[in-house]
Amino acid sequence: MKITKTLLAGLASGLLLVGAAQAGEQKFTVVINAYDTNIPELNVEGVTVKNIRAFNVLNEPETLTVKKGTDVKITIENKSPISEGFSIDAYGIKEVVKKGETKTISFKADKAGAFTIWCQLHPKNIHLPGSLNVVD
Ligand SMILES: [Cu+2]
Repeated sequence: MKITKTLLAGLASGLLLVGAAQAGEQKFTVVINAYDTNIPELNVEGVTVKNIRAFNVLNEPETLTVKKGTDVKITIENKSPISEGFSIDAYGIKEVVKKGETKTISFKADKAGAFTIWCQLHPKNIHLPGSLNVVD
């Protein structure tokens, strides 16, 4: 009798857990890409600038928005020719994704706010930061 009750209670809580996880889960895929741009000549308001080179790394998409309490799963694909970082300080996330590699991270978005997603390996004017927005 006691065993049956424990089993039933276990089953019930198991079902509740599964239900909760499905309801509050959100998945994202973030692709990290490098862009090497060469502009041979550019005229801005009468001033000619030559041989402009811009090298930028972008997280696409750069902004991720979730509701507070969501179980977040982010798959990070690094298509840049070098290793890239993926950090969200408030959530203790600090990953290095090697060139050509894909990594998946999971966490519960239990703090509301706008948090910077940034690369700890490169300056922010080269690898442009993004944002994790956790809304109440
Ligand atoms: Cu980077």
